[in-house]
Amino acid sequence: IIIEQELRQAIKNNEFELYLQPIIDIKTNCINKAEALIRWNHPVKGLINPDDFIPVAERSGLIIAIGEWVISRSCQIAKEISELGFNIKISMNLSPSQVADDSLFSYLSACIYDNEINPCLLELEVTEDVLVDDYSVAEKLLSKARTIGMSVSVDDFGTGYSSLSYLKKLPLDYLKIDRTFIKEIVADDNDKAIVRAVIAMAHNLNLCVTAEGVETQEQLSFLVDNACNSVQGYMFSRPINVDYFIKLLNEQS
Ligand code: G
Ligand code: G
Ligand code: MN
Ligand code: NA
Repeated sequence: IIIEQELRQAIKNNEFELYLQPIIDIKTNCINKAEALIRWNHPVKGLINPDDFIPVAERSGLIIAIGEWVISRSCQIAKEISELGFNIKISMNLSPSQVADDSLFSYLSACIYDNEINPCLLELEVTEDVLVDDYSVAEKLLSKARTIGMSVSVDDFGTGYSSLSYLKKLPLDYLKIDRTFIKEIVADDNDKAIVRAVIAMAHNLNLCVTAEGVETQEQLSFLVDNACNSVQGYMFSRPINVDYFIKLLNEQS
């Protein structure tokens, strides 16, 4: 069990690392984005996944400090990759309390300025629940982010307990269809119907669609045939470290 005290030490000792999972544009078949996913290199316990410490971070409030580290590191990575000549967006996950944090946008702006990066290289991922529970707070942050050129995606789309009304009110760019809908898409006609409908709805709302958890060629074919815009999943790559991600970029160019 991870306790708050260990997490404080981890922040102080800089024990976190950002992994990147490639996102592939279906039209070009090239990587055009990466989702930043945090890992904890624990000195004794080894590599710890976010599911085992993000909930503790959220309960203790440490998510603000960890989230700032993620933002700062993502900006460094965006700079490094763009200086190598690649046009790759870095997409960051935001917890509900980060979205509610009044200082988040100024922190983000400062990191963008310090690293001299184009804000269009950054994307924010928020879940449906955040958009609905804290509508006006989310609206404030997301519209500011989009005004400076960042993009915004709805993560785990389809799994929240929310109505769709936020889709017509909020400034958004992408829906990320949760991997639970993709998992059985080849065999399950209901999943096929849901994914087709989500893609059609998104396109009518001028949103792009990313499918998460794509693991097989059959799943990919269905998504290609149904005009999905981009895909992410173990079929292409697991989340990997930055050096390895850059190696992949060099191989595809
Ligand atoms: O990378 P992995 O599949 O283990 O991630 C598990 C969960 O942790 C996912 O829901 C993901 O959104 C979340 N997560 C990963 N990195 C971050 C992060 O930097 N900040 C927040 N808030 N959540 C993250
Ligand atoms: O909730 P969010 O979408 O941010 O979570 C991303 C998580 O999904 C990461 O922990 C990542 O490791 C995991 N993931 C990414 N691709 C796949 C996949 O193809 N299959 C499965 N089972 N998990 C995946
Ligand atoms: Mn995500
Ligand atoms: Na997801």
